[in-house]
Amino acid sequence: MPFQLLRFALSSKHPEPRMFRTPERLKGSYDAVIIGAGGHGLAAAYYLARDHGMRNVAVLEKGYIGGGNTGRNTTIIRSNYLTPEGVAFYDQSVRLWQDLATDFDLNLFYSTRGHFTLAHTDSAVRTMRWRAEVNKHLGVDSELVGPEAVKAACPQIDLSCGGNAPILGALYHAPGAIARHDAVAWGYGRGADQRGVEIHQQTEVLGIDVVGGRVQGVKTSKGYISTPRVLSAVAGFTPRITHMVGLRTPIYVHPLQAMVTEPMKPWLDPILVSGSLHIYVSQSARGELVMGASLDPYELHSTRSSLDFVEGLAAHMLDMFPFLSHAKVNRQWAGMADMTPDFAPVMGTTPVEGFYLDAGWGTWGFKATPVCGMTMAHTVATGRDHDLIGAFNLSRFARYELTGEKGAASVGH
Ligand code: FAD
Ligand code: PYC
Repeated sequence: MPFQLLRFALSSKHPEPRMFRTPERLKGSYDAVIIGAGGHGLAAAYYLARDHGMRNVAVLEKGYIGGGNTGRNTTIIRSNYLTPEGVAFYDQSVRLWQDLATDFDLNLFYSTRGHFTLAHTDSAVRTMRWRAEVNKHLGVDSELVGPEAVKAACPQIDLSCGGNAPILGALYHAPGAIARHDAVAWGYGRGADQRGVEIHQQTEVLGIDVVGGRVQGVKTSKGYISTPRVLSAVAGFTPRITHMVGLRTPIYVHPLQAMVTEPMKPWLDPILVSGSLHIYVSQSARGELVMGASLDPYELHSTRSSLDFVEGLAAHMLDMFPFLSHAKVNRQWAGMADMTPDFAPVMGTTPVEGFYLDAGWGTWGFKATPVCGMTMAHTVATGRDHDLIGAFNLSRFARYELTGEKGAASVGH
């Protein structure tokens, strides 16, 4: 063992600071309150402090940092969306991801793997070609490839999928990546904390005061706070928060489940997604296969997991990879996905002055963490929607101007 490490271990004074301060109590007022210490809320706090000089900010979290969907997702990062607004937005996020580990001085295990969305039908091939063309037009690296390219990248795959759903082609997106999700929350949290933002865990928002159409303050489990600005970044809890300010949104909540196998030697380099088989899979740095499927088919505000899910997902994985029949499933879990009718998020200003939404992230919001933080910080600081999020404002539903991403959000829902 290196001598320095031994000395460190035996020292009673550990020089290593804790990642975050634990503020003793809430102040009576803040310039802004952010509800939710998931990646999105913490990223917004980070960019508010770093880029807009707003430091008198509190992030309130009813549980613990990253304990929501941020710590429950399958960490797929990509920008191969369908609408020009979506592609531009997610492309900016992928760019921000590149510098994050350096910004945070923290290893996020960001790993570019390439991402295949498999097409098992002629209509799926058509959609992949469409996405490839939109992506290329906007400078995003995607192309339609044949089954042989899939086999070359992943020789273990059975291209006939057990004869059930032969692979006809795929959308290949070279920048597709994975990262360590909890480290992302810690990195943003530590960066915000170092710039003066207070992060209050175990602090639940119970109500929001709105007088004359403007936000005045927030009632919490630890007391009342005056503030003119509230950002809600609470994913599957969004309907409870919007109810507090009298706003209606078309967001509905379904569980989304995931599971991992025992660690195995590295064999799967790319990320694979199949809409027809309802699976997405990648292999983590620890060697686990990280896998998920479609949403549970009913509305439910719960994070319980089910045997049905494991059986269905395992059967479809075996269609593609029969050699995995002896692999053991180590863990499974669920998150609450805040879904929208057009599979695009709900972001920005609202009819309630001082109340801002970062919601509707359903099954696709992890990859957007950096760009959400950046654009929401701009929106909260200036009171105006950032240019990149104009197409995602809540008002689009009243105008029937949807931003249709159903074909690209994740697997078929
Ligand atoms: P969260 O991380 O959920 O944070 C919200 C926080 O708000 C929670 O910690 C909660 O405790 C807190 N909160 C709620 N109510 C209150 C209150 N009243 N007071 C105080 N705090 C409150 N996206 C991708 O891009 N790629 C993927 O591969 C992917 N896979 C997924 C797989 C699964 C199984 C799931 C569930 C989701 C997946 N997603 C994926 C979606 C992604 O995880 C989410 O969109 C994203 O993490 C949302 O982040 P967030 O910070 O907005 O929310
Ligand atoms: O958005 O790419 C995605 C995704 C994959 C699995 C869940 N979401």
